[in-house]
Amino acid sequence: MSEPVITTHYRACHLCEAICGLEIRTQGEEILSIKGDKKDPVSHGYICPKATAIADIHNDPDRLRQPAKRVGDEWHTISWEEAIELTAQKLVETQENHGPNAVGFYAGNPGVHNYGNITHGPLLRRAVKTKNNFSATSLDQLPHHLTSYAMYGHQYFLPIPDIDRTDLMVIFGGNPIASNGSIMTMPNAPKRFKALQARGGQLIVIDPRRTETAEIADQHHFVKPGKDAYVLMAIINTLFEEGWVKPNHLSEHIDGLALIQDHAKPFTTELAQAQSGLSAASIKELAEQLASTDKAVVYGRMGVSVQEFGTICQWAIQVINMLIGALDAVGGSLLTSPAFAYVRKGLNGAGHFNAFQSRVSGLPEFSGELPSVAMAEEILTPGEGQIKAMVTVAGNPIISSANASELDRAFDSLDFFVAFDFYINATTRHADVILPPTSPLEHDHYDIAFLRLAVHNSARYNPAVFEPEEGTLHDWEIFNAVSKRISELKGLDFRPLPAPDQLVAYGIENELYGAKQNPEVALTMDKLKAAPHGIDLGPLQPGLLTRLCTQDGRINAAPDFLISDLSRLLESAISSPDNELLLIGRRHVRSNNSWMHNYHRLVKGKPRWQLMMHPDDLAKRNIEPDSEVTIESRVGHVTTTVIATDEVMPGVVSLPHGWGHKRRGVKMEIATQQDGVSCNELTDDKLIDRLSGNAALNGVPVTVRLAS
Ligand SMILES: Nc1nc2c(c(=O)[nH]1)N[C@H]1C(S)=C(S)[C@@H](COP(=O)(O)OP(=O)(O)OC[C@H]3O[C@@H](n4cnc5c(=O)[nH]c(N)nc54)[C@H](O)[C@@H]3O)O[C@H]1N2
Ligand SMILES: Nc1nc2c(c(=O)[nH]1)N[C@H]1C(S)=C(S)[C@@H](COP(=O)(O)OP(=O)(O)OC[C@H]3O[C@@H](n4cnc5c(=O)[nH]c(N)nc54)[C@H](O)[C@@H]3O)O[C@H]1N2
Ligand code: SF4
Ligand SMILES: [Mo]
Repeated sequence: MSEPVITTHYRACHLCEAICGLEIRTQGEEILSIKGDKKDPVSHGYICPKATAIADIHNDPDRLRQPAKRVGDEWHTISWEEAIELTAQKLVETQENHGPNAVGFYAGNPGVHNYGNITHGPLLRRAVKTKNNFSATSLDQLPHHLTSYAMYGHQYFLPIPDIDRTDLMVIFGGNPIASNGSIMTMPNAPKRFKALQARGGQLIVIDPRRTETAEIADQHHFVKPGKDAYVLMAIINTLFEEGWVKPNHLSEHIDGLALIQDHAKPFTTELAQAQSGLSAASIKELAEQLASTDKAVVYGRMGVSVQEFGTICQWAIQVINMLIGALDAVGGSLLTSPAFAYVRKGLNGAGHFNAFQSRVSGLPEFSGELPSVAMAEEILTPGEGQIKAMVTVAGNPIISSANASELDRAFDSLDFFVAFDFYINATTRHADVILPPTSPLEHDHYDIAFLRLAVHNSARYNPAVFEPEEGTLHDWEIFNAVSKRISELKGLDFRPLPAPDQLVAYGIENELYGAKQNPEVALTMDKLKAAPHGIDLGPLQPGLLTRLCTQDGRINAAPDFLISDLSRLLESAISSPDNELLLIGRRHVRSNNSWMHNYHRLVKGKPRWQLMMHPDDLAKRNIEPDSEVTIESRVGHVTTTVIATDEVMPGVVSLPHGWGHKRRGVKMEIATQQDGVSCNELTDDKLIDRLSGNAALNGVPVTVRLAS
């Protein structure tokens, strides 16, 4: 028999937000190589070490291909018919017996990287209809959405740093060299930062750790975790006091600047120094640099979202960009103009806030979702509306969410749990049924979410690399099937949605670059399919005013609930008790949240999960470097190895999230051999950004002692 031919495929990497273009060579069923696609219009051939692990995901013997049902501690393969029937029956029965909110949902991060989840996931939510929806959003970027909703009228109205044209980028709490950027799709962070510096620009990083990004920056300032809001407010105050405010063409369209000026007054650089550790002089200098550099932009990510004042931080960053004239300016922050799901006035899904609250703690909903920190108590607290059954989709909250031990207990207590996932991990081991979708390389791909957040406009459609294995289903097909059966059982009308590429094709043809609006480009799905590397749609463009989604067409710079929250910030200005350490997380380029630890090539080499602690803090406690230590917080404790490093500032310890797979019942051969512990055994479900309900996974008070 002749050898199968070698085929070259082009495809976006779906593992992180950088969505780099890949060139994948295959022969028959075998993956020969995965490299960067040099012709990709945005990534230009760049990839990170994770990309090659896509082959390992595809070939992983631990990856489920068929539905599985748990009987006691054992898993049995069952047919799709049985799995779908059982799932639909149990969910409907739970709602009949205990009310509509007795079913809860948790949607994890990879769902956003798999477009069939975005297009078809809502079908299932509609069929089930519960108020108990949770997702990784509230462990992550909820403050961004809430801010954009309040200021610009749409949760996805997210101005992106124009990194390729700016001359000053100030990053609060982001580490793009490790993360490859977030809410800023920017493949090849190292090259983009180098280019910024090569054109005489500056990179300034504010972070409690001297990160990989801080290492290459022109300036790095340590900041005490959770205290950035004082610094950002002091910058705003300084800009007003010094008369450095110049919102340029937006001036006539902004409401609330006087209110902000007034409320910023108590936030002096001296207060910020006392709280944050940044000197008053350097804060003033930062404000001056921002105001005097023509093309400057402030950007803030996980470190300033996922902390006690996450929403104030994200709002203050928008305000600073507005005040210095960076908003809607080339080299400042601009909206992406994607080919699909273009944000503009009149678009659905703008968002809503606090329309209802969680049952137990009264936390606010945002766009129909409740904060994930409320999930455990909603499962564990008896009473009407208690969650009795859970659905998880592409998530691993028992490793990813705050106070994870309690969540573990909660999932263990459920009457029924169905997981849309292809691994039996810390969370899904509790499932009664697992519905595994096809491998990433077996389905086609159009990146709905991240083409929308990119630093450069482009569009790219990729067909599947492999035919799906026989008898397997894509996520979107599973959503169609389960939603249909639930609707039948409930006597509701149901129409399945066509395949995701058809939905995207319709959108593309009728949106910004379609023939009607842009006869020159006249983009269609066929054109995209004929351009395997993707199509360059040019640099980001100003034009915010034509897209503003607020009712009155104005920018609401000072939303009431944000202004009111400033008093919480002022009241919290008390020093922390001595001897207390604050825990922060960290990311590494070879890891990705909780699910990249089952691939030998990503976990080999020296361990990367240790606790980082400053040598002075170790000495104070008479702890030798490389000892086993016990870290304890209000909610739990873990024991791990400590390393000494002045990368972290004194008073701060850092432990990455996503580890902790050594648990009974987890069926991930390589991951379960890894020694890292889960930092979310320490993070606290009661430590939150009170305004949004987002978890404060950074800045958790802990103690560290030699393990006994
Ligand atoms: N302490 C601390 N905790 C954190 C963070 C932190 O910085 N510090 N970061 C937070 C952030 S930003 C995030 S986004 C969350 C992530 O938290 P989660 O989204 O809950 O967790 P992941 O590790 O992304 O889980 C991914 C799951 O999706 C499955 N999966 C992968 N691809 C697919 C697919 O195509 N279809 C389906 N159905 N399943 C799939 C994987 O098998 C895995 O089980 O973690 C949060 N937790
Ligand atoms: N390699 C890799 N890439 C990833 C991921 C991954 O797990 N691994 N996850 C992806 C996901 S889901 C996301 S959301 C993005 C996140 O992307 P980033 O936000 O860029 O990633 P982090 O490493 O979490 O960066 C947060 C930074 O904030 C700092 N920090 C902690 N607390 C504070 C604080 O109080 N103030 C300030 N100023 N800084 C603080 C931390 O030290 C850290 O350097 O990364 C994505 N890309
Ligand atoms: S940076 Fe790495 S993981 Fe992220 S998209 Fe690019 S290749 Fe994939
Ligand atoms: Mo995330």
